[in-house]
Amino acid sequence: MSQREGRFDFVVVSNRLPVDRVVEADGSTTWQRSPGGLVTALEPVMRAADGAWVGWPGKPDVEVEPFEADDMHLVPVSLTSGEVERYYEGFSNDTLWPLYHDVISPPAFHREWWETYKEVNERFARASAEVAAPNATVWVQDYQLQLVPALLRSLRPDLTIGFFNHIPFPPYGIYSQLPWRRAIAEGLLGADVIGFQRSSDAANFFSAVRRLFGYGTRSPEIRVPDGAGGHRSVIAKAFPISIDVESFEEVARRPEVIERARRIRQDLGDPATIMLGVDRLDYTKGIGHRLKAFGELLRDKSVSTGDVTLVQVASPSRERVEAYMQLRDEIELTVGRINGDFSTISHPAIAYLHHGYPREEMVALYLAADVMLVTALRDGMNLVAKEYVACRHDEDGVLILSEFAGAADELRNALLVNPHDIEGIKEAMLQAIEMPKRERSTRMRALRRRVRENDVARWSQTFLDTLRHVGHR
Ligand code: GDG
Repeated sequence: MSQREGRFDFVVVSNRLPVDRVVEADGSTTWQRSPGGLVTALEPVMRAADGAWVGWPGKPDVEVEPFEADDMHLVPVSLTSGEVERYYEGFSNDTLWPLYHDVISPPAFHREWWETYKEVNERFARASAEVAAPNATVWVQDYQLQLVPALLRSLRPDLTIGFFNHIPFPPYGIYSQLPWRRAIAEGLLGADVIGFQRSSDAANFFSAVRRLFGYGTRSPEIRVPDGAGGHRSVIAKAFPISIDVESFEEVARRPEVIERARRIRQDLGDPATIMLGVDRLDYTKGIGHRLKAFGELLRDKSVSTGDVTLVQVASPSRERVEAYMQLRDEIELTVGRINGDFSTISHPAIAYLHHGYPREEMVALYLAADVMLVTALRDGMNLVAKEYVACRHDEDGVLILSEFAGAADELRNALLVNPHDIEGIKEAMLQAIEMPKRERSTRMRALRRRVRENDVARWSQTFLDTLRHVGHR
């Protein structure tokens, strides 16, 4: 079967298109760009290279024709509601997600989910193959699409293919539980460059490749036999993702956002210290661990309501997956107990918000927070940590950061914690609350330097430069 070629020299492939469907008052539909870092990072590249973006438009059971939005050519891949259940909620979010995050929650292995994952990955590969021009560069994103690189290579051997994994890659002892461990690793090895968040993720991938296939590896290179006595070279290494630092800082400097931050403090009853957590409501984020630590500090009277308030934004996430429903119940029970025991009429112990907020409100919260809590049990990178730092142009605020978040490799001037060590979190909270202004500024300045040096534009440039380099060999 011969594969049709398209006209785009640069193609990004991700589970979701970077736009949301909006239904207007008159019933017509339009598309609005979703506010993600990835779009911001890739927009200039897309524009310069005449790029296309392949992805699911976010609504099941509808066929949408390719369309232009925001100067991007968007190529929708349709999914039925059954496919969304098995490929996305099932295999991606209830098998791969817990498995790749150290089995914090037990992964479910279902053969029907795997079958659908394969079918959907084939559909994404075909759609990408059809739009890519001869010798184009295709950049596949994330764990939902790990089979696409090899499928695409077999359809279109002329392409240069990159893959970036936004979540961790687990140690072999965990990865090897996956019944389809060979197929997934083979899928990834179809890429020319495989990007990970941390060097430890890349090292885990190397070890999986050695154990499963016995291929020769010399970091960052893997030699994959080409079936004709030679080999292809695949580069696998860390490219730590980042944020659009300037745009966060710009919002954080707006007078109305600064004023909003002041109002937030006032509305909370003007506590001496505001501690903040911002997470998707996900079991990887260690929300329960930080609540436990805070509850104990209140119980043993190391801090008191009124002096210290914890604001926890838990944005709704994957609400149809059982483990997430359970997590929500657990977290809300804990918050209710702590508030019942320690809140007063005028001062809440915890302001718990199960909502998504506009970017401006998030930035105002970052500005209002004296202490930012990132206590993930496992996290590919954690952009919230970087956003907090980017917003603090006043060079104040303390970041408490889990060593199990990728961001810990770069943000060494945070107070690094092991989130499993509740005493350790409590000590870090107290240290942050009592930290002298001078030390806060010294640390924040160093953190800001680091985040500014490696912003998201730098991330995509570095990845694409590496890809270009191998493509030309
Ligand atoms: C995956 C990996 C990796 C959250 N609530 C609201 C809101 N957010 C925004 C945050 C941040 C983003 O969502 C979350 O990014 P994280 O990096 O913290 O975590 P994941 O969603 O798990 O992302 C992660 C990332 O991919 C990128 O590679 O860092 O490790 O798990 O930008 O600000 N934004 C708004 N309202 C909310 O209520 N506007």
